[in-house]
Amino acid sequence: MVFFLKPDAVARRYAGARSLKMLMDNASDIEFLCFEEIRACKDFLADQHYVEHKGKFFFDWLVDYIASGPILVSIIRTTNEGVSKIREILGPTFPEKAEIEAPNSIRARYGIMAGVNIAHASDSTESAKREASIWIPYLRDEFRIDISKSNPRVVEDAIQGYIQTYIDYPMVDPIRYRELLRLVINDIERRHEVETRIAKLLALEMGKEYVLSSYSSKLAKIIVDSVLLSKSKR
Ligand code: FUP
Repeated sequence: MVFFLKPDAVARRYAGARSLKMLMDNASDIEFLCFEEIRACKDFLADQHYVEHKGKFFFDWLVDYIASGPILVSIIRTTNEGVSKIREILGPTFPEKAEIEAPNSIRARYGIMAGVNIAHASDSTESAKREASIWIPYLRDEFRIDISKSNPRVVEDAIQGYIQTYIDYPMVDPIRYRELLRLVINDIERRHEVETRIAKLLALEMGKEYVLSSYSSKLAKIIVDSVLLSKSKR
């Protein structure tokens, strides 16, 4: 199956490290075949990975979001039960719903709101097979990542190293993001103010390489766009 930390979770180092730790501590029968930071290109996302969502109201937003910054991709070898367990650990799609329905899930604990939800994981055995069959050649051809040569122990060590490096990074409680985002849901005039305040919270959590590149402002806009898009469909 395919699991990746989305750009929000890579940028918010603590959230990404905690999410990986929850996965490593709670999933069973899993073997990581790679753990690589890449920038996925829009064509691959639109025409292959997210093709089932083409035409949906959030499709363009989703492709732009996932292509907006680095993601951390893993191909995981597991059983049918392993796929279900990983989805359970990840939680429902929207973090604000996950907060109510599965408060101990990754998305409830670390996700922001609407579609900005930390990670992707294949949602069934069929999608796990389909996604592995497109990601493996994509990683090999575009990034020279050959999982046929991978050693799961080495990959797992790399993940544990990542967790150790970032687990103590500063953290902002996602509830603070959700509170701010509710202001813009109730009053669109506050969009600029909310975006600015969200960018400041993000900057607290990000590594300095991101802050210098002003990714916090870009991600703040992506987050507000997602919340407003879902509001327009309620
Ligand atoms: P999931 O499998 O939980 O990641 O959810 P889906 O495959 O249904 O959707 C893929 C991504 O699209 C989600 F992670 C978030 C985004 N999305 C929206 O932004 N709005 C929606 O109404 C549905 C999905």
